[in-house]
Amino acid sequence: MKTALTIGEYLIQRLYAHGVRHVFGIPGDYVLGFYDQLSKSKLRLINTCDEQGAGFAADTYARVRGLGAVCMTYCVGGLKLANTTAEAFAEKSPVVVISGAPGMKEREKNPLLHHKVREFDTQKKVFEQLTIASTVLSDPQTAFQEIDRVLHAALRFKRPVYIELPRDVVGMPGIPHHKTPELHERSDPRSLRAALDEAEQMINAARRPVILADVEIHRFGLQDQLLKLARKTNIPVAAPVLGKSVIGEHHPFYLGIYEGAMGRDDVRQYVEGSDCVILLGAFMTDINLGIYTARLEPARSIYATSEKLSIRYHSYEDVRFKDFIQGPLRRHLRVRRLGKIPRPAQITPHSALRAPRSARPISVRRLFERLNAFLTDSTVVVADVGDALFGAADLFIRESTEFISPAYYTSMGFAVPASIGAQLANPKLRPLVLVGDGAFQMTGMELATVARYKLNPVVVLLNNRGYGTERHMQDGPYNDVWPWAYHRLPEILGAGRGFVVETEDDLDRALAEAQQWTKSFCLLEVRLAPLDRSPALDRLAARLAKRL
Ligand SMILES: Cc1ncc(C[n+]2csc(CCOP(=O)(O)OP(=O)(O)O)c2C)c(N)n1
Ligand SMILES: [Mg+2]
Repeated sequence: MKTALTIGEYLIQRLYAHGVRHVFGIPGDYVLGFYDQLSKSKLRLINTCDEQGAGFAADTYARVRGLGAVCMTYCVGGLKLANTTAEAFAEKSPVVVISGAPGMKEREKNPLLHHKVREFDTQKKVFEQLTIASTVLSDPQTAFQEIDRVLHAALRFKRPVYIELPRDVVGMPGIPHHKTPELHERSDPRSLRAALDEAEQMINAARRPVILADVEIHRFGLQDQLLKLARKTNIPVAAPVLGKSVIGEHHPFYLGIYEGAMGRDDVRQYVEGSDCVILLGAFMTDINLGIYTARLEPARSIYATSEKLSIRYHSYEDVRFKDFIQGPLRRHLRVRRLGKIPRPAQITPHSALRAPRSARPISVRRLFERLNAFLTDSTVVVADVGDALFGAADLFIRESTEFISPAYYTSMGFAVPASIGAQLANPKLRPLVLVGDGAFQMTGMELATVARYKLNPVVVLLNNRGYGTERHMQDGPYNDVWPWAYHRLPEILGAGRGFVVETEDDLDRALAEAQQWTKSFCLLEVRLAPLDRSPALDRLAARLAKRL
């Protein structure tokens, strides 16, 4: 008996089984067969304006839901996804990149078919560099196994994968009676025990341990375990920007954002002065740790990620990240008294913000103070590169508020399309998008996609008339951008509401209206002085200046 499933249908079935409900992308002739299968399936297709938008949306979808998918045509579409896939790789986001392609029969004698770059496998070779696993489903005999293999790699490593679907294979049946293997991975029990012994001994002997909790805690869904560990021991927790929102910032043991020189001094001193820094799921990146200003020494660190575990100078093999995080909960860790520790700035009540200076021009500092009061438990903050990201580091994230940003790879143009992925992944969330004018000009047209799928982000556009962050490094006319009438975009799109914000009062009014107006998106064009900057960028500049 033959299985009724075709290769395309099996891929759809597996995506669904892993929680995917939406696929982002733009069709083309090489992928039409699969689009037809998708449109008849339980997955919903989301058409973006541009493939890059689809890629950023799928990346965020994966961050919120655990797996995301983007599907496009060969090369002209696919190569536009090189950047977003690179980001997903660099920041550990499991995105399944599905590309249509010329049929295997069509490839014989190497004809010059449209969209081909050099060889038929040119695009595949590009994606080999950008993904953790890749495959061309050229053989129906192995196609199901190949799909299982790459999807498993995406889930195991939380990195993107590439699946190429030749158009004459997508409708072919795969092998009958295929059983999807269940893949369990276990730690080596001896290695795990030895690692936990050493960690327990080191933590208990430490005078002032501290946890630095980062992005992999999110990706592996270990927020609760982290919270339990901190509650059980009273060891204070800090988070780098990329990991912001791994833990509710109201907890008494939460220190704040640790960003080397970009962060607050008291947090930096506390972390760097600790005799036992427990880095959990952290990327030791420059931006994440404040442009190489962070000082963390291996001799007093426990460094655990999904790829590596080291305690001081010892490395342990075959220890799953999850087991290492859960292990200490069953150990006898000293319970400490929570002394006086740095705390993030608490939210200023809205009433206290209503200063008599309401007609004062809006500044970056005041903008973020007021946004703090606007956040709720159902906000997902999506920050783009630039002062949108620096300023957002100081936002006060509550228990279940999510914070998403490309804080390591820092590709501009992330936030507007990313908000589409975030809201479709979890419709209970209302995105608060923070985006600079330069970044907005790259992908802001995805507001059309926002309108089409009836999403309702609040987009705060920081209009400082150019590449502000760059101006502080080296200025020139190349940092200027053409001033659009951003607030009038709703007229063009036939949806949404636009606001001009020039004063603190304008901001208050616009935010109050945005809160009420949930039918579609709101675009707040916040007009800032070109050289104004957030306190975080100020701190960084001041510290770097001191070193020169
Ligand atoms: C795709 C991409 N191109 C260029 C850069 C380099 N870059 C970093 S910040 C920045 C300026 C960002 O301008 P804007 O979005 O207006 O934010 P602002 O710095 O003004 O707050 C540029 C060009 C980048 N990070 N990503
Ligand atoms: Mg700008």
